[in-house]
Amino acid sequence: MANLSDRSVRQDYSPALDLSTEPDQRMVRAIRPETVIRSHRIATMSGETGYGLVDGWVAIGGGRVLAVESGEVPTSWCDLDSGVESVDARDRIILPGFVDAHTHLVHAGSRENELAMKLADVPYLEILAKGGGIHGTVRLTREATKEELYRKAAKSLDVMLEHGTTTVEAKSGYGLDLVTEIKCLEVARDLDRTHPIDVISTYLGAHAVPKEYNGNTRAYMDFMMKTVMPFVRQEGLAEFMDVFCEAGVFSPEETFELLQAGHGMGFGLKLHADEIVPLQGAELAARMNAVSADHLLAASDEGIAALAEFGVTAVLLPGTSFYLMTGKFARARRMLESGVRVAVASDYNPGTCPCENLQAIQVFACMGLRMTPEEILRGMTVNAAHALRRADSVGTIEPGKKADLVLYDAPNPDWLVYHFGSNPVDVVYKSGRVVVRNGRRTT
Ligand code: IZC
Ligand code: ZN
Repeated sequence: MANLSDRSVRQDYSPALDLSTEPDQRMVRAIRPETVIRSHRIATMSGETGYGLVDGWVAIGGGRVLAVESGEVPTSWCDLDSGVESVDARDRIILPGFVDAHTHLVHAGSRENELAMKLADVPYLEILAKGGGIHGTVRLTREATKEELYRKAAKSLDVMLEHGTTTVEAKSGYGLDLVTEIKCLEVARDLDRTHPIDVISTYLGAHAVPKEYNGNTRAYMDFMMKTVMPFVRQEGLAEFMDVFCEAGVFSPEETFELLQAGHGMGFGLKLHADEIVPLQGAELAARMNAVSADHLLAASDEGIAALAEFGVTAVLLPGTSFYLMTGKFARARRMLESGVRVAVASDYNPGTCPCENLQAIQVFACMGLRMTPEEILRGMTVNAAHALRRADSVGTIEPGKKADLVLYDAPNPDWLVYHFGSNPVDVVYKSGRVVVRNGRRTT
C-alpha cells in the first residue's frame, strides 16, 4: 500500500456520471474504481442515528463513492496492475465533507469597526437602524468590482475547504439593488464552477430595506417581487430564497407575502426566523413548507413542534449566538427531543460571525447549544444536506454519493468536537479528487 504522503495527485479526473442527479445504483456498480482507502474509523453518517462507523475501506471512482465495506481491502484490488490507487489511512479517521447550510459568502469589507459599539452593549438591531451593520456592508459591496468580490469569496472558500467543508450555501443580500444582487449571485455561480466547493445560491434581497427605499418597505417589496426575483429565477441564479424576518426588518406578514411570491416562482424557501425577537417565525416556516428555518433562538414551543410536524430542518448558528453577546442560544435540546432535524452551520458573515471554519463552530454548538459531538457532526453533514435538498448526493459516505471525504489526524469523531483551536484536517477529496493535502489546498 502506498503512503498518504507520497501519492501523486490525480489530475485526470472526469466524472463518469452526472453528479447533480440522484445516482442509479446499477450505473454506480459499473464504474471502475480509481482509489480505495483503508481506515479503522470511517464515519459514514448513514442510518438514523450515530456515526455509522466502519472499520474497513471505501472505494471511489467517477467522482462517486462506489463501496464502503468492513474488513481488509480484497487482495485483487491491491494488485500493482489493477490500476487502483490504494491509500493506507489506518491512522486517520474519515468523515463526509461538511455541508455549511447558511453563509453570507459574497460581500466586501469587514466590520471590526463595530466591535467598540458591541462592547458598549449597543444592540445589533440598533446598529442596523442607525445605518450601520448590513447597510455598511451594502455600501462597500455596491462599490466593489466583481473581481474583488470573487477574490475575497474564493479566499474564504479556501479556508472552508482546508477545514473540511465541501458544500456551501451562499446568500446574496449585500447589494439589495438589482445590479449588485445579480453581481453577487454571478460571483457565487462562477465560484461554484471554478472552486472545488459546491456553492448553492440563495436570493436574500429581503435582508434589509435599502436606504433608497427608507420608510417605504412596500415599494421595496414590490421591486423585489416584480423585478429582481423573476430575473433571478429566469437566469437560474438562485435555487432558494430567504427573508430576514425580524423586528424592524421584515414583519411576519411581509415575510409571508415575499415567500408566497417566491414559492410561486419556484424558489425553495428559507427563513431567518425568531433570531432576536419572537415573531412566530418557526410557525411561519412550517406553514410555508420551508426547507429550513434558521437561527430560532426565540422560537416558541408551538413553533418547535410545528418544525417537527412539517419536516422543516432547523439550522442553528451558535457562532452567531456567541458573537451577539446576549448569552442566548437556541433551544437545541428541546428541538432534538421534539424530533426536529437539526443542522448546525457557520452563518459566515462580516457582522455576526466572521468565521469560515465550521470546526470552530463545533465548540459553541457543544457548550452553547449543549449538543453532543454526534449530534453536531450529523448537524454538519447529513442534516445540513437536508437543509439544502442535497441529501441524495452529499452528507453521508454511501455508494452513489459524491466522493466528498475528509481524512483527519484524530483518534475518533468525538475528538473533533472536544479539541479546538488547531486543524486536524489532513486530506480532502472533493468528488473523488484530492484538493487538500497536509491541510493545505493542492489545486
Ligand atoms: O451582515 O449582519 N443577521 N444578517 C442577519 C446578518 C446577521 C449578517 C450581517
Ligand atoms: Zn444569516
